Amino acid sequence: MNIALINTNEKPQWCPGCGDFGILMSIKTALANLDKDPSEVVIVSGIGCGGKTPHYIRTYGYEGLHGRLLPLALGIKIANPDLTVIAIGGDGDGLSEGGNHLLHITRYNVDITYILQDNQVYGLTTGQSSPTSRKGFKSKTYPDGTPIEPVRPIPMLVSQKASMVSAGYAGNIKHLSQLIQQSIEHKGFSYINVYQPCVTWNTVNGYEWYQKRVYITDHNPEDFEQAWKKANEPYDTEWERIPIGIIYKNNSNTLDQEVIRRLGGNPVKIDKIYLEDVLEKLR
Ligand SMILES: Cc1ncc(C[n+]2csc(CCOP(=O)(O)OP(=O)(O)O)c2C)c(N)n1
Ligand code: SF4
Ligand SMILES: [Mg+2]
Repeated sequence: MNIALINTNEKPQWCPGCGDFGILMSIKTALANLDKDPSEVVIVSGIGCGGKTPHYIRTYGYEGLHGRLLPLALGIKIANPDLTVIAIGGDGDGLSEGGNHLLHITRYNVDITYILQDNQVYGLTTGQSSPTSRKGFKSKTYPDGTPIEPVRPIPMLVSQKASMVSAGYAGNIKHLSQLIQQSIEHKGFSYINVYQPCVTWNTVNGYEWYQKRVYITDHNPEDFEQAWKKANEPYDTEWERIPIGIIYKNNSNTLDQEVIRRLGGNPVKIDKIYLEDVLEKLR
C-alpha cells in the first residue's frame, strides 16, 4: 500500500455524512493510483470545513487564509515545479473572498489542481448563503430566501478557456478519484467543481437531490462548442440534470514551464537547503 493512503494522527472533525469524507477518500485513492510519494505532494487549503482536508492526508500541507489558497499554491508551484500541488477549499472561500484569484490563476495557467468543495453554503460559520447558493435558498443570511442569482463557476471558467474544467460528485468516489487523477496528470491549471452535500446546513441540496440529477457526460471536452453547450445546460429548472466529468480541456503552455525555460532551470533548489544550517542560524 502506498503511504499516501495512510491517515495522519488527526481524526476528521466533519459531521457524520458530510460530503468532504468522499472527497478525502477520492484524493487519497488518486494519489495512491498515481503512486505518489508523500514528499512529492503539497495540499494547500483556505479556511472552512473543507479547508481542514490537508490535516488528514500524509503529504505536505498548508492551511492558509480564507480566500487566499490560490496565491499560495501558485507560489509553491512556481518555486518548486517538481511538486504536485493540489489546492482545496469551499465555495465561499474560492468564489467569494477568493474569487479574483480564480480569475487570474486561470489566465496564468499554472500546473496545479484546484478542488472546490461546492456545498452551496458557508458550513464552518454555520449556515450563511454562499456565492453558489441557489436563488430562494433559506439561510441565516436570508431567512426568507436568497434573493440573488448564484455564481456559476463552470460556464465562467469554460468561457475563460481554463486549461481543464471538470465537475465531480462527492457521492461517487470511484468517478471523482479518476477525475482527480486525470486532473493531476493534466499539464495546466485543472479545476474540479465537486458537488458536496453539507448534511447540516444545506438540507435542500443533499445526496437524494443530487442522486436524481447527476449523470456522467460523454461529450468531447476538447471541442469548445460541445463544452460550452454542456456547461450551459438548463439550470435551476424542474428538468435540470447535472453533468459530471471533464467539461472542457485544452493544452496551452503553462507559466511554471515558461519560468523554467527563462531561468534555465527550477527557481528554487530545495535539495540545497539544509535544515541543520537553517536551525543553526536560528539558535
Ligand atoms: C479573511 C477571512 N474572512 C472570513 C472568515 C470567516 N470564515 C471562515 S470560514 C468562512 C466560510 C466557509 O464557507 P466555505 O468557504 O463555503 O467552506 P465550507 O465551510 O462550506 O466548507 C468564513 C466566511 C475568515 N476566517 N477569514
Ligand atoms: S457543517 Fe456541513 S460542510 Fe461542515 S462538516 Fe458539517 S456537513 Fe460538512
Ligand atoms: Mg461551502
